[in-house]
Amino acid sequence: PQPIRLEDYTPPAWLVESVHLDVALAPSRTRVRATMRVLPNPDAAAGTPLTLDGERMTLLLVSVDGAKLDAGAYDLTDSSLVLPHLTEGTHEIVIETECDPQANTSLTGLYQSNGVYCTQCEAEGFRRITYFPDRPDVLAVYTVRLEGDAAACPVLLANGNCVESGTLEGGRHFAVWHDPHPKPSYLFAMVAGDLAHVSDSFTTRSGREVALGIYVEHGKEDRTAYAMDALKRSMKWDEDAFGREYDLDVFNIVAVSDFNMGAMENKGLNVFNDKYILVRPDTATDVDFANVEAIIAHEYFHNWSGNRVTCRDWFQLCLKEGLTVFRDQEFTSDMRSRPVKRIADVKTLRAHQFPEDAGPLAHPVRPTSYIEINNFYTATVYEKGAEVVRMLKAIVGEDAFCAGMDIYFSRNDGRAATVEDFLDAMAEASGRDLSQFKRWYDQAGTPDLVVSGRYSPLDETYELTVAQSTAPTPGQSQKAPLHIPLTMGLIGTDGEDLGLYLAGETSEDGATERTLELTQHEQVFTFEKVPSPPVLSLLRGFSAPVKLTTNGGEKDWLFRMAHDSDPCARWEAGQTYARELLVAVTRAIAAGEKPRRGTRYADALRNVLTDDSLEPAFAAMMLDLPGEAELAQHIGQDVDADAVHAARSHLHKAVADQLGDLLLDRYAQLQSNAAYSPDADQAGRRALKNACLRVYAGLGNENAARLAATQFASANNMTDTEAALATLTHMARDERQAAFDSFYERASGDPLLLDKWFSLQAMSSREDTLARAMELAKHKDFSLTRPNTVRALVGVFAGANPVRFHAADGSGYRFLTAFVRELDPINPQVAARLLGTLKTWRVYDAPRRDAARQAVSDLLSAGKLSEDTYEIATRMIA
Ligand code: B3K
Ligand code: ZN
Repeated sequence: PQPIRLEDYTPPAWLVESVHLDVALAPSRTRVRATMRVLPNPDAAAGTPLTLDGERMTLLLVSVDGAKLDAGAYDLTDSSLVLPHLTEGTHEIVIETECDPQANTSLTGLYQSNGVYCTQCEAEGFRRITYFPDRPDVLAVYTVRLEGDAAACPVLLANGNCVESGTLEGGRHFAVWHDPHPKPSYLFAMVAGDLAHVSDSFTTRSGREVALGIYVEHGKEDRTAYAMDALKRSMKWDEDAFGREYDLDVFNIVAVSDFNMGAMENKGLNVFNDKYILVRPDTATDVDFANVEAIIAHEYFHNWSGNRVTCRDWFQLCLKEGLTVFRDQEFTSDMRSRPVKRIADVKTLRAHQFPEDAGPLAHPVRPTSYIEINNFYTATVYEKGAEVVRMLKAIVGEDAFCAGMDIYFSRNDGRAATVEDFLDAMAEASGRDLSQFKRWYDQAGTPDLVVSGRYSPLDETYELTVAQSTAPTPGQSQKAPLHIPLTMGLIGTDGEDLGLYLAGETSEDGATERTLELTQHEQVFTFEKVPSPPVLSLLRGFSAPVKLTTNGGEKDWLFRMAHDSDPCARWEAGQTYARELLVAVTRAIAAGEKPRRGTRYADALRNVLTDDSLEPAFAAMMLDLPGEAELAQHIGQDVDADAVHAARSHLHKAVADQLGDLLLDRYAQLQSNAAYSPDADQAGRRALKNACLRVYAGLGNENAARLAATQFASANNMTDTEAALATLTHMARDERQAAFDSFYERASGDPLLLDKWFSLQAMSSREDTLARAMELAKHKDFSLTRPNTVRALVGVFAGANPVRFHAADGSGYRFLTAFVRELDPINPQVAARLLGTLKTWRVYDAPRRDAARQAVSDLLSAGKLSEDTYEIATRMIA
């Protein structure tokens, strides 16, 4: 397969003014008649024949301006339809095709999920529905007439507003939908089936009455209330925070059970993975509720960042995704606790994006080439993309950022924009030169910051030396310095922040926090009027996605765990301390020495547990040890996954030993009889309670098992149920089997609960987990055609169970690649993404590396792979 390159971009030769789709739905033979007005693009080279993308369809008819073309008058390939004689003028093209939704297991284009017809067009699915210039810079006005069996498909939905509907002969009926906003084909959607729905309404600030609908399988209506509420709060928030109003009379959401990702922002008709809509206290955890809120918001916010202003080409994906993630993060921060949200996002970034940036799949936020674009919906494009927007805001300041957003939206409304358009708007609003900042979009890899501070008592100055560097990544051996906002403070011996007076600056404001701007390989900042040696607090609010090394040590970490006024930096102090301890324990175990017990670390956690001024959700995060995968990354080479697991278990147990009764006390105190509510406060208290349970379970003894089993038996909400099972799953005790059996019974007939049952077993650190996962892959409730279930079992095993996945004998890797091979012909997108979980293999030791490389080479030589999986496999071992 030939890669597509950013540098080869050329504007479309033809534009499409309007599309009228006539769709006659039938399970295996759906007919689509597309009527479009096409015209040459005045901004492109003239005289180019009309070329349309299309695949996996049967072409039935092509006509131009009313005249049917003979087969000799067009060129048809597996992926395109070319009309060689059509090189100029405005024309009406009619194309009739047939496709087979029932047989479509790839879940892109038109497919059926549990009998419901639905579509997924991003990135390139529309070309499986009709022949079309399927690229985001071709914007057209769509009208869709859907016709289907009235009994099988009482609901007929498409983008925009419904303008006509009626019954037809033979038990069929139809609906016509019109979307007045020109849009790229990737935002097209239609849905048809027998669905229940709940309605509500929202009045926009200028008085537009919007009818809201959420469509779900019958019987699931009672799980939609939270999603609807989140939708209304999102609509309001985007008006208040970004001045963005909704622009149609209808906003519909459909929840389907088979979906390749979380959700899709189709104009006026969002389609969701039902996991991110359907929540009820007894079926969903606090985390599930929070995900629903965030994803509803994310897809809704795309209406402006993505739909009204779309992307010129797929290399600009971060323009809509990074920005929209930033917007949903801000929304959640406003709805819940800002510091807790920030820490949660840092954890996600570190768990998913940093390893990506450090491994064989590393790519810039704006990639420069791809084989299959669906492989680039990554943590780098989404999460690092959001960090880049956040840094920009830190550099230009709140006011200029808001002004820049307004310029960006108004100047690019109805256009397909680029990263340059975004930066231009920000540069104009702020008057800042952002040319160096732009490197964040083009340069892959996580920068390393090495910072050292030196206090000089004589002149009462504190000198900060900051060096930045970025390791080479595939295809980029040389790295230039980046423009990095480094937010920092200095803490005095009393724990209070000191005023900051930067040498060479005239303003004497003495603010206690500042954002230093790094632009060079190395820079020195001198602070004056520092009365005594301060403790350095760096990267406050995690102001940049970097790895930080300082010359501070245990004393500093302990001090900042207790005193840092910035919650993010305070949490990070604990993490840094724990990481260093864990590395020391890993070494000691390998050398046969007696490992440390982390006494002072445990003392610091004791303070956290007894400090009532801390937000419970924050305290829960402080109690969390860094995970094994993060540790492996931190060690960086020749990692023995068993040693890391042993070290973490050792420290976990040591902490549990030392905190013992205090954990039980707090656990008991945090029990509550209040009626369940998913709000952040209650969820935070549950998080802390369950963190106490989790830490206590480090003892692995009878008491811990009994505590978890009791919680399982008495829980009145899924958060507590799941937490109990997540504790029991690692144990080799009778309580475990009993709880899992009872949970299975309860889950019967409910796919979302069954998925929890799969994943809670797949994450077990028990030695028999791989064998169990292999058994579960043959279980009657497991299915290769359900992405959620595939992710729950194989995704969780490979992505969240480092010690078993990275088994020294390579058995975990072989399980994954064998599975990918089986899944690839069924669903290439999900198969490729699963294979991506191997991306950290290079940090492990030689036997593991050899096994990983072998497993991937075997996959490559075992037979033809999809482009999706082929691209990941080849990059993985390049
Ligand atoms: N834009 C979609 C993702 C599409 C993925 C295509 N493989 C959902 C989102 O980011 O909001
Ligand atoms: Zn998105």
